[in-house]
Amino acid sequence: MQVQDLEKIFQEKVDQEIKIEPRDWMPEAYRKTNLRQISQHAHSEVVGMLPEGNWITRAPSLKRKAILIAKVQDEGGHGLYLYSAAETLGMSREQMIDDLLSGKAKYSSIFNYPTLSWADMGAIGWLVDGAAILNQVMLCRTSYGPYSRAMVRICKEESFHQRQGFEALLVLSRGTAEQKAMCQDAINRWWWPSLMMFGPKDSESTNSDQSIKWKIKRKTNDELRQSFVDMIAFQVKVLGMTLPDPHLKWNEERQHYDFGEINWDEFWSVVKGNGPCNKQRLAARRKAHEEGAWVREAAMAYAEKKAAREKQKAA
Ligand code: BYC
Repeated sequence: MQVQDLEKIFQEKVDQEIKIEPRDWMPEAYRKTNLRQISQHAHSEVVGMLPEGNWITRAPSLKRKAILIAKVQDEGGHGLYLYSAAETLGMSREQMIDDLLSGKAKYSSIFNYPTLSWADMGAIGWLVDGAAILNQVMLCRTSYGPYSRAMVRICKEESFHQRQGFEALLVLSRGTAEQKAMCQDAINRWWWPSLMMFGPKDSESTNSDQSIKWKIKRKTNDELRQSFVDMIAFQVKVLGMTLPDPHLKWNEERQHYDFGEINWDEFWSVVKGNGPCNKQRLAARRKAHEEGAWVREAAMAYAEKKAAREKQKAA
C-alpha cells in the first residue's frame, strides 16, 4: 500500500474517534509528536515532585505532611504511567531519562520557580494542578490509546490534588493577618507562571494545528488558558483574595474574563533553561539518578536471577 493510502486510513480512524494503538500504522511525525509530548509530560511529573518535596519536612501538622507525601508519591506514579505510554512509541526509558538529565528534553516551565512558604503548597495544588487538570481532562480523549488511558487515572488523582490545595489556602485565608498575607503572596507569585503552563499563544504555537488535526490536542493553548482564567477568577472570590492582574475584568459581550498580557520573554527564558531554579532542578534529578543506580542494578540482577530460575524449572 502507498504511504498516501495509509495516511488516509489513519486520518479516517482519527476522525471516527478510533484510538490509535502501538502496533497500528502511524505517520512518523505523529509518532514523534506523541513521543515528544508524552515524554515531556512524564518529565514534568517527576521534576514536579521537587518543589513540593521541599516542604515535606516542614509541613505544619502530621495530617498536612501525610497529604503532601501522598500527593508527591502520586506525581511519581504519574511519571511512571507516562514513561510506559511513551515507551510504546519506540524509545527506551533510559534514553528519555538521559535526555532529561542532559538538558535536551523539555519539561513544564512551572517547576522552575521556588517554593518559598507553606502557602505555596496550597497555591501549587489549586493553581498548578488546576491548570494541569483542564489540560489533562482534554487529554483523556487524545487519539493515542496508551496516552489517553494513562490520563484517565491521572485525572482522578489530580482532582484530589487540586481540592487539597484549595482547602489548604482556604484555611490560611480564614486565619491570622499573617496567614492571609502569606496566602495572597503565594497567589501573586504563582498566578502568572500558571498561565504560562498552557504554552505560547496560539499564533506562536508551532505544534497546535497539526496536533489538533490528529486529535492529540482537542483544544488550543489559548482556549484552555481562557477556561482556566474564568474558573480561577470565580474561585478566588471564595478565598476572599485577589489575582495580581489589574486588567482582569468580566467581559459581558464575550462571556469571559479579559486579562493582561503574559510576560512572554520570561516564559521563553524559563523554557530555555534560565528560570530561577532550572539548574537546581536538573542537579537534584541527576543526584537522585546517581544515588539510585544501585537500586536499578539490584532490580536487574534480581530479574535476571528469577528468569534463569524459571527457565531451569521449565527445562
Ligand atoms: N513549559 O507548539 P506548542 C503536573 C514548548 S505536570 C515548557 O504550543 P504543544 C504536576 C513546547 O514543548 C503537568 N515548554 O507545544 C506535576 C514546544 O517545544 P518543542 C504537565 C513548553 O506541545 C507535579 C514549544 O514550547 N502537563 O501537572 O503543542 C506536581 C511550542 O509550544 C511549555 C503536560 O505536560 C511550558 N509550559 O503544546 C504538580 C501536559 N509550553 O517540544 C503538578 C501535556 C510549551 O516543539 N502537554 N512549551 O521544542 C501539552 O498539553 C502540550 O505539550 C502543551 C504545549 C500544551 C504544554
